[in-house]
Amino acid sequence: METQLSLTVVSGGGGYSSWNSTKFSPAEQADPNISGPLADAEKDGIPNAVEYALGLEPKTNNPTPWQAGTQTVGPDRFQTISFSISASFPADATLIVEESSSLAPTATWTTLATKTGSAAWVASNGGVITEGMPSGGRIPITVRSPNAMGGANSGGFMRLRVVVP
Ligand SMILES: [Ca+2]
Repeated sequence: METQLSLTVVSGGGGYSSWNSTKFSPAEQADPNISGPLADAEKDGIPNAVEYALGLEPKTNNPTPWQAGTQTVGPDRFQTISFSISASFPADATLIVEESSSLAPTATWTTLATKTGSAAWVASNGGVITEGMPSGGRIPITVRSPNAMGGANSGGFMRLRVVVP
């Protein structure tokens, strides 16, 4: 089982721009390789736009903010992805948890969970969302695949997709 990350940046401006201006110096803001949404200022593997969406500090080295796991329900085991979000989730960010049986470029990704701005999480296609108790201003989230592992399904891939304006 693997967990991967992909990022879609739809357009410039919005909350990311104002966040950016509070996190980076004027000189850093002028350099898209440091402060751009796809840049990784401190090289911790988390692009700035993901730091923004997950409520992380873009100049502080963070451990990988998502973990792959499994949950057992009855006789079946299901893969999960876990991460946490800020209790003050950005109003203009969208987080989407997706699953695929393949990493091929033509693979189809199925949406299991979506959070858009201040709206509640929405499950889809059988995804199961568990929100933990908020702690330290952060809310732990686990999303479980609806597809039991085993047999022909030896586990697929889950990813966290981030969309910021
Ligand atoms: Ca980073």
